[in-house]
Amino acid sequence: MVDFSGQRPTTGFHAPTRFEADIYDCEVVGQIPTDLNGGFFRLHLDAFYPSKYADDAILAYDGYVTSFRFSKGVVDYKGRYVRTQRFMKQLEARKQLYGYYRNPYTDDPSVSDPANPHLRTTANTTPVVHHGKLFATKEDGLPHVMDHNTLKTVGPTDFGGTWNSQTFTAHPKIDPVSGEMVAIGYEASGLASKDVLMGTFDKTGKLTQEVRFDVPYVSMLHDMCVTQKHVVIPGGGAIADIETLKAGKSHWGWDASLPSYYGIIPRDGEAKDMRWFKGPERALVHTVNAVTEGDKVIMEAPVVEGNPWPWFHDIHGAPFKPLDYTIRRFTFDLNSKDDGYTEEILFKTPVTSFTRIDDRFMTLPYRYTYVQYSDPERPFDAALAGPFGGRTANSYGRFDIRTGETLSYCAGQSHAVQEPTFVPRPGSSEEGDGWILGIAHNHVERRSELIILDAQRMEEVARVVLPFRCSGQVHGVWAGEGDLAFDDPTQLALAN
Ligand code: V55
Ligand code: FE
Repeated sequence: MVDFSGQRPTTGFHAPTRFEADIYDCEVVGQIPTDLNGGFFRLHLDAFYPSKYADDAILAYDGYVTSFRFSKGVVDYKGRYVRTQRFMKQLEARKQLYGYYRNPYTDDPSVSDPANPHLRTTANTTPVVHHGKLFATKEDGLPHVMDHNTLKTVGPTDFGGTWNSQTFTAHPKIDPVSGEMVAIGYEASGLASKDVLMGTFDKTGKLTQEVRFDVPYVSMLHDMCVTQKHVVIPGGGAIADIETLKAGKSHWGWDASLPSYYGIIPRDGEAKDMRWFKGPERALVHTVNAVTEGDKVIMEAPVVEGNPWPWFHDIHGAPFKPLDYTIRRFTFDLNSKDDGYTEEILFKTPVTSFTRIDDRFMTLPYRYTYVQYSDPERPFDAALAGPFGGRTANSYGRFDIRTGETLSYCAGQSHAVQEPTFVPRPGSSEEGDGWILGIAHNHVERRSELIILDAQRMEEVARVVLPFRCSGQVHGVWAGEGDLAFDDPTQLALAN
């Protein structure tokens, strides 16, 4: 028997869906551009069984991968659970066996294995495409290789035995110039361990460089930035230690008295080259982009000045209050003698933590940040709030970090949008020439719609209408036909 009562979210729009689906030839309003060919992949949080603890983080929910396969003006949809070891063990037992987010000490004794916490990953955070493969990633375990045509789970990978960390970030960065992928794994040697593995994969997926270092204190290292020369690793605020885990508590607490920190290391550096800059209480969660200019590393990110996590308690007892993110710039001077840096607010408009760029400009000077937010002129109906505890959004914005100008698109007063993903127009090389794809949840009709915008005008060109609601998305990725070997979608559907 399955009973989700008392769980968050339960009956809301972002409640788990618990079904898998194929839709051949989706319903479309408007015209799908005929040169938009490839796959839009997304990872969702979709618990097949309710959490053991009603106050647990939804970040522990099962991973669910969806694809919108675009081909010559038509689109097919697929959705599948990621068949992690954890998911299969639950199906076999017909119940939830796993306890708190990232705490194996709270698991059923039949599966509890605190020495191998990565085996309980749900692979629910970011679909990543590199060297012709699709991966489902989560920062507490290894990436799962997914068949990008069928969405069948191939299984976890340590890259042929070369990746010597239990974990792998959900936000590796791909250098568009070299095709390299730079990644980290934190809590690399076990629960609440201070060590981080950083490594570079060449465009064929071969690990060509690795370095290991310790963080100032164990913290959530959710995202990272890569420039042409450096890697930036922001952390701080969230804390973890083994005693708290053994006591059966949630993995993370929040300590407002600790500094935020920013590790900067040359891409080919050794542990001794790592520099830790430190500042006041902050959470970045996600970054936008960074560049190296001479002796300076300049990074932009959506930032909050406190605990962004409703599930991770302030260790000094402060009650949780939702905070707004603003896009800020951090400038780190590699010649400085101290560990300080400068921080500027670039846009006062509150945004969510989900911002993306034209990934062809990752690591390089760039201009546009695409944000998920509520346009101040079209305020969001709070009744439609999403699963992340804070504000959610009805609009996509294009923020020009060079001029400060903003362009906005509102999906509708009863729509809640998920992270935007930029798709380059084939044949173009100009930054921002392409489309924005993003799911909007239509709360009135209780269904989800994929919105396609012209990214230069931020105007809608088409909507793919699904006949059901999707569970809450975390991140998405676009793969063009040159990035993955796609089967012909018509033949694929006829064969299945
Ligand atoms: C995040 C998401 C996660 C996680 C840690 O958005 C951080 C940030 C969906 O899982 O495990
Ligand atoms: Fe993320």
